[in-house]
Parts: sequence; C-alpha cells; structure tokens
Amino acid sequence: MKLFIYHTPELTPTGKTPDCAIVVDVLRATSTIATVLASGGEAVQVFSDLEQLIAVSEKWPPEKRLRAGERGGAKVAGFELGNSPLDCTREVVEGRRLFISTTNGTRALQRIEHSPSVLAAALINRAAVVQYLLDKQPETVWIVGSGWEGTFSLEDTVCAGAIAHSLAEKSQFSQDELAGNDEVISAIALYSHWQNDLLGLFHQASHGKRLLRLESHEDLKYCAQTDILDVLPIQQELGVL
Ligand code: 3SL
Repeated sequence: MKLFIYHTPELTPTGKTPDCAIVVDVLRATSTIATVLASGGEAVQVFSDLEQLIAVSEKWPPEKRLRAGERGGAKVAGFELGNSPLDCTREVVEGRRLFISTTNGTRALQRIEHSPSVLAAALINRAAVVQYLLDKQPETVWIVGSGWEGTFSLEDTVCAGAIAHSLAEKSQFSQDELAGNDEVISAIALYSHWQNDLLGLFHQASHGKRLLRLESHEDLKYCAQTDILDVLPIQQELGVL
C-alpha cells in the first residue's frame, strides 16, 4: 500500500485516480457527515452548488430530507441546518437524507469522486477508516485535505497524519514504506507532536480561530476527539455517502 497526502483539492493530481480516495475536512464537513451517518441518517448527498442542492432536494418528501449549508462558516439562510455536527442528533437526522453544501469540504469530495472507492474521514471516525484500509489493502490511497479556499489547513493535515500513523502501527508497513510522498512524513510528524492536544492545535489553526469567532467552541472540542464513532462514510453513488 502506498499513501499520498494532498493538502488541498488544488494540489491533488488530475487525470488519474487512486484505488481509494479519502476526503478530510475535520472542521467541519467530514465530521458532520460521519456524525449524521452514525446518528441514523439515511445518507448524505453532497453539492457544491446551492441551487442544484435545492432543486434535487425538492424531489424528496419534506419529512425525509434536511438541507444543510455553510458559507464562510455561517449557516445558509433558509436551510434547516448549518454545518455543526452537534446539531446532527439522532432526533434530528434519523431516517432522513442530508443534502449538504459547504465552502471547501464538498469541493474536495468532488475532486476525487470518480475514484473506485471514496471515503470521508475525520478524527472522530479515524479508526473505522484505518480498519477499512487494513481489510481492503488498496494499492494506492490518496488523502485529500479540504484546506480553506485553496490554502493548507492544520486540522486536515493532522487528521491525515493520524490516519497514516495508525495505519503504520497496525499494518505490516513502516511509515517509510507507506509514504508515497513527503507530505505523509510531515503529516505524521505533525500528528505525533500534537496527538495529546489536538484541541490546542485547533486553537492555533486559522479556521479554528474563524470558528471560535463564530462561537463554535463546542464544535472544535467535539471534532478534536479521536476514534469516537465507528462509522465509515463511503460513496454509494456519485456524491452520495
Ligand atoms: O469549508 C467547509 O467545507 C466547512 O467545513 C467549513 S465550516 O467549518 O463549516 O465553517
């Protein structure tokens, strides 16, 4: 198995696909997706375009759908939900499909959606993603960070490092054998340094600070937890996990 980490969708190669692609948007799209599925959501359908989201979701019975949207960290007006995983309780999401569009996470997912296997990972479901890789043994794995509008983000890279670190611990591969690019080694180093204070790292991250200004401290705390949800968001059809 060879692992490649790309910090942003823009840095992700085009014109080819890996055996398995993993999108990461710890703050907060992939944490929300994992939470919805763990809370009994029927599925999560991802859109980059809000008008398309509205048009597709209109075809679903109102009691079976939820619209979630975020732009610049804030909830999209008229939607039931923003992008806070803490709003996705069982009472709210069970049996419903979440139609979601966020600034960066959905764009990153679309960048790799044509890969044969597409997963969404966050720190909260890291163990389930690692277990999938151990079971399936794909030859090439890409982990794609969502970043923020084309720039690197600490929280996505530390999550990519957490996945790589755990994979090296649990598989027959050393970190060096797993690393397909230098980003893997640096992401593991970042995770190794901060693994006992991920919330502290989030407080230093630019998007963490942006969310703190929006009074989302509880979201940061929740998303900084590791391995708390045994859920594997995996693409079933294009854009649907
Ligand atoms: O950019 C995204 O996709 C979002 O996850 C950003 S936010 O955390 O909802 O502000």
